[in-house]
Amino acid sequence: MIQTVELIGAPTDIGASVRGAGMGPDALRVADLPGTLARLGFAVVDAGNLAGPATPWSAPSDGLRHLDEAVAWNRAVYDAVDAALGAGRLPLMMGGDHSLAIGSISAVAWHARQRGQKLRVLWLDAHTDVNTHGTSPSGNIHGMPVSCLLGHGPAALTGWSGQRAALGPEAIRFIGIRSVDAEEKQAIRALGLTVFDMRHLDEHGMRNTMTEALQDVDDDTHLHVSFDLDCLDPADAPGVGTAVRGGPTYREMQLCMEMAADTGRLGSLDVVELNPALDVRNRTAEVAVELIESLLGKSTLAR
Ligand code: Z70
Ligand code: MN
Ligand code: MN
Ligand code: MN
Repeated sequence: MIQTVELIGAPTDIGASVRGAGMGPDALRVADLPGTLARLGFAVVDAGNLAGPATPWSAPSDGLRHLDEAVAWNRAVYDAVDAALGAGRLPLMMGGDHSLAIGSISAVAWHARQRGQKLRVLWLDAHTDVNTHGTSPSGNIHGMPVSCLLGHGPAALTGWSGQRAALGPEAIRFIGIRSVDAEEKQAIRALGLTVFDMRHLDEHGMRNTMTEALQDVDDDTHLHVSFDLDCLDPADAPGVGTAVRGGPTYREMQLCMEMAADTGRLGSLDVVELNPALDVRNRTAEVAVELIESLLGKSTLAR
């Protein structure tokens, strides 16, 4: 049976600190994400771009910027991802900033529970995004999606999966981490999160790290990849709002994606924080498309 990938555009920078991530979905289309997936053998449905409120660029209130607007965007993402999963498709949420993972992963968690599947999330990012409105130095919600999914967010952004927490701390693996705020470090320890930071990647390599990260992914697992493009080294992916030196190279990320693909369990995907306003001739969008191909099973030699 041919698998259908549904592309869901969420053109907003509602949770970010830098403008421009709202152009991400169209940059991925310009880099021919739809045609590329079709040539890989998928049926591709481009659901177009969701609609939502403009970004007001107002100051934080109670430690949160743009809460009402972020709720509206995440509601739209939740509904679209829910519909795609309900139709038996693989949702590919094209952000937009990383706050949108609250909506997408909440919908994924609901479906995984209905199907009796275990959920595993790979969080590919320079940042752990585990701030709360109490700890965030910025008030930007793209620094808080992990907390919201673990049940530690504002009421308006938690509990969407039908349970207080969409995820338990044991369900998530972080790869590529190199920028963690002081209070996020405490949260990582208190929650017992499994974080493969750049030191771990340098000491053990991507191969061993991914073997460890995917260890107990089995036939009953729904694998969700939440891919923040700032995970990559900015030399390879300059088109992001908050670039941090010292990330995985293009080649290391290819191996990461190939090993995730080899599980055969990928069920949903976020591609976020692509900022075409900061990119160089759409290079980061093209890199993203090539990495998505690998994640969806493209192999140099097999078949
Ligand atoms: C910082 C915060 C962040 C992405 C920046 C940064 C969070 N920890 N996430 N860029 N993608 O403001 O919470
Ligand atoms: Mn992120
Ligand atoms: Mn990030
Ligand atoms: Mn973030």
